[in-house]
Amino acid sequence: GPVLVPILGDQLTRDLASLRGRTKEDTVVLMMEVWDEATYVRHHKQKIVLVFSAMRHFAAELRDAGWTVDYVKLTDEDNAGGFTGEVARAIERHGPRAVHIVEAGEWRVQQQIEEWPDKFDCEVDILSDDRFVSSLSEFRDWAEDRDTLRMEFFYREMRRKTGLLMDGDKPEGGEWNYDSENRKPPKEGLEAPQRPLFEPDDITRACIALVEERFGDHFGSPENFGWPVTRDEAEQAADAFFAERIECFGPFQDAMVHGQDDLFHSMLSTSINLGLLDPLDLCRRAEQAYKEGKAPLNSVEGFIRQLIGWREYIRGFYWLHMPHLRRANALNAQRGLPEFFWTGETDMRCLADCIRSTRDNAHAHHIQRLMVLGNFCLIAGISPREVQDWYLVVYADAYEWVELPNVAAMILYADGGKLASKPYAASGNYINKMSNYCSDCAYSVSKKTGDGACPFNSLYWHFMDRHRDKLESNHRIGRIYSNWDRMGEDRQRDYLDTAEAFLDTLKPADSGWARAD
Ligand code: FAD
Ligand code: DLZ
Ligand code: SF4
Repeated sequence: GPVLVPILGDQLTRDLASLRGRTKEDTVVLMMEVWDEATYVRHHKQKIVLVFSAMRHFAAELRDAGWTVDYVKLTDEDNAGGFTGEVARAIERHGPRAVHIVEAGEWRVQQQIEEWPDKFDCEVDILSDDRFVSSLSEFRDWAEDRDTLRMEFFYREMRRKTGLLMDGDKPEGGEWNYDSENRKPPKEGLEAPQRPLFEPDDITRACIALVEERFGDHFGSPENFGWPVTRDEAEQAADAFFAERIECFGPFQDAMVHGQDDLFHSMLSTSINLGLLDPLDLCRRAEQAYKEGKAPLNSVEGFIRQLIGWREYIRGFYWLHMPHLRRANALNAQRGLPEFFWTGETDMRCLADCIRSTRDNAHAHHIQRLMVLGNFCLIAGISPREVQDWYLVVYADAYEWVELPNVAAMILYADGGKLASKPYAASGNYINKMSNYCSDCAYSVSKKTGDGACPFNSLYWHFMDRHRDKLESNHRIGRIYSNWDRMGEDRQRDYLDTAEAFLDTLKPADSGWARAD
């Protein structure tokens, strides 16, 4: 028989390791829409539309190129509902001599795949996913040699390995990292060019109808769906970024403007994570823009660092710490996720805007995820399991391998500081500096305690106070305790009472939406 090549929903890459070198005559590609994947969390409607539509387009593209593709739709009568069951059925249909599959991005799915060699009667080859700069074994070797892992040092290795922005063995411009130039607050009236939105075609419209019918009660609306669903569209999105936005990407990377959802971000994560765009190729294009004088070094270095630094580091970290990362809770946070994370109904203008963007676009940009939503969950002490599942549900680019380290380790410090050297806790002052949210907020950012005070201000000290035993010895954060001590007991009591009064007003979301296991 032929070789059966199952391709998962985030493996939509023409040059995938399992396709490379295969002949069309001798291969059956298998793609599966399955209930398990669509429902392991109650994904945002746009996320399901995106994955299904991109899968269907990819299958069509392979067929046009002469491949045999066996495509199982969600609504097919005998759909087994999961990958293992569907591969078993496909083995019966095609009688393959072997199954070749690229390892899964997520631990949950990889566990299933690793059972296949025992379950199935034919040879099963699990290939490594080489769409990353660093292989998992390379990352393990790098990590094993060190007591503490820091992205910055890993990133330098990746710069050397790829040669990106290298001047011989020195970093271009003399510095590895230009982050200090990338913290410009938004100027009055800061506006970015509109990113291209892609009009749904017949395939996408069919997916929207399917999602409305089967997943009608999921979060969000597919109404203004405009994500790229093919490699061509993703390339157009990348072209627009390199032509119009990369120049300002660096300086305004941490800026937030009410109602301006994308600013100068690339908005390419959904396409990269699906496999439609190659991150290394994007880095080379960014480097080229710098060489041609079209973008400054701080923008280009910043963009490249997100991709070969953070993205790769996050992935390595995930595989190093699964499965226990999902249960980590170093700060013992137990509070339920507030209901307003689903409704957006809060007087905190920053949170309301970030949640609105999340609902409308299945996207929020990095600093919104980190310093508004994430910071709030950290200092309000929301349970990591609930925060994790929320992020996995709401973002169209969310896969556990990239979501979980960002949530558990980067924002919640649930790993006790293995990934980040300190918790990213901040008061309202930071948000005020980097955004225009506060001027029209019902709360006053300059008011520290009492009625109408910005909740971030009191929650910040409540957080610091309740975790003093763990944080005081941290050299990056410990010093702030002398400020706290200097306030004196009455002032401290004001802060703690204000925070507690606020926390008492939080209504938790109905349970049942987060994963039980
Ligand atoms: P840009 O700002 O244009 O950045 C360029 C690219 O760099 C992104 O497309 C992405 O591929 C990569 N990148 C940047 N930061 C990170 C990071 N911290 N980790 C990994 N890759 C990064 N990204 C996801 O792809 N999926 C997620 O589920 C996800 N969850 C996140 C959760 C939290 C709490 C935080 C703080 C960040 C999360 N990120 C996640 C990272 C980042 O916020 C998004 O990648 C980014 O907002 C996507 O928009 P963009 O393509 O415009 O990014
Ligand atoms: C996210 C997702 C969804 C919603 N549905 C499917 C699906 O039906 N079939 C599929 O192959 N992939 C889907 N995906 C993406 C998978 O969850 C993704 O491939 C995993 O991260 C693999 O580890
Ligand atoms: Fe957010 Fe506080 Fe500013 Fe309001 S005042 S927008 S709650 S940081």
